[in-house]
Amino acid sequence: MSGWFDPLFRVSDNLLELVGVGGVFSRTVRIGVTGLSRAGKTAFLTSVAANLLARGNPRFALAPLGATDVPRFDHPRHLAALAADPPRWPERTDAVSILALTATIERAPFPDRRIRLEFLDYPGEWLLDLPLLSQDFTGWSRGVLERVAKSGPRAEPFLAFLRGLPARAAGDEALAAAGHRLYRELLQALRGQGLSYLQPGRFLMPAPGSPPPWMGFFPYTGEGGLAGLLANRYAAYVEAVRRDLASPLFAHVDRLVVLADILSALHDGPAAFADAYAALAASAGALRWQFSLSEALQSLLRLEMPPRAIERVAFAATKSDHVAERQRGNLTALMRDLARAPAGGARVAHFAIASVRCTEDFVWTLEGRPVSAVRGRVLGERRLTRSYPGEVPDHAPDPSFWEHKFLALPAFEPMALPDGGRLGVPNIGLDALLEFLLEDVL
Ligand SMILES: Nc1nc2c(ncn2[C@@H]2O[C@H](COP(=O)(O)OP(=O)(O)OP(=O)(O)O)[C@@H](O)[C@H]2O)c(=O)[nH]1
Ligand SMILES: [Mg+2]
Repeated sequence: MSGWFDPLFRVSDNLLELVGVGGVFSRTVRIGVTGLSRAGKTAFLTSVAANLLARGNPRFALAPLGATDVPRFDHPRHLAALAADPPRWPERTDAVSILALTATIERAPFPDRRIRLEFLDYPGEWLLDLPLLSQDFTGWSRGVLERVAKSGPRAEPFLAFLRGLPARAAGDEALAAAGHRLYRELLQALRGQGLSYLQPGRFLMPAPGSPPPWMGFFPYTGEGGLAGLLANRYAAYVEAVRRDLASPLFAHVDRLVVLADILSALHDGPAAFADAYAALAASAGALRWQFSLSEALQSLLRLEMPPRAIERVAFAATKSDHVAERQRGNLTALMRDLARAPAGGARVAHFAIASVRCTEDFVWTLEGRPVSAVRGRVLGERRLTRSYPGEVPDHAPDPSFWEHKFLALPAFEPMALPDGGRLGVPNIGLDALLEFLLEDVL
């Protein structure tokens, strides 16, 4: 839909560029980087920053953040971990953060042009909250409880609690708190089993600060006082999601990178894989929501410009250095099959990347036959470890695929970084991804 507004923005951008001297009016491009926890967001941003900062022209520099309450992405610290001896992986991160860079493009005899790039490390768990915006409490609860019922014995304590509730339970704070605690524990356990389509996302990845009282709900399809109390809290939760999304920071994301650890999902088995697929589909569907006509009309009614639509989306399968080059084509194809392009005019492309390459390809003779494998150093070990996890399917796997287990991925150590990472970080496929993302601005 956004089509008819685009020319407006283009014109204003071009005007700014014409007027822009010495960076005073330089353009800002904001890139959301999202993916579920452990998908590889921090490694991606650290490597992107190190590789861009290592370039000559355009010349990149870390930029000051300005007036925002979003914390800064701690690039120096994450890079120092990778560059340590022995190299370490950056620590887990658990909140939004922002990495700002300026690109100076030399255009002699014209003045240099400056562009500000803001990369936002955005937890994918929060993206999974977007479908809530179009669901009421009962509809949402029904969907969640259906998924939970299929998730095996881990769900029993929570389900037993639900069964034990009287038909029209009263709106009692202690009941709500007990149910909330059990439900949250269930989400954590399911995440531990490799599942990812888990809602609400902020239960697993809370916003900074102490949790507001309306966080205390759980899915429930009963009636009565408790149902009313939980529905009210659900409504407040959805309102907070809507508010976050409308905040200037998130409403103005121009480009999006969605990272997914598809190879681990292949190892975790059919249930985890189907679940990862559902999560990707839900986030892609949520992106569609951003383009919805009603959203645009609503903002026009409030006399605001509609949110600027996302122009480009890159879906990337991460950690592709766990398989050899010949299999990475399949991994890209698999990603394309899983993350179908959202409607709405954004340009979409699919990639298989390794932000921090840990392995080299080699031909391994297994039972007399040569296979394309990789080798690298496993964390804390001296010798090189060889690895061939299995064939990567080029489309969503059929039942026969699961008969041969896709092996676990070894925890490889990043390669030693010369010169503290100032020369960049070895990677696979980052250039192609960045080129797709930024070719029109740089
Ligand atoms: N072999 C390999 N492993 C990677 C790569 N990128 C990430 N990993 C592994 O995946 C782990 C998680 O990566 P992170 O970048 O911390 O993931 P994240 O999405 O930021 O995770 P949270 O901060 O927990 O949300 C790392 O600690 C590495 O073990 C890669 O390019 N190659
Ligand atoms: Mg992180």
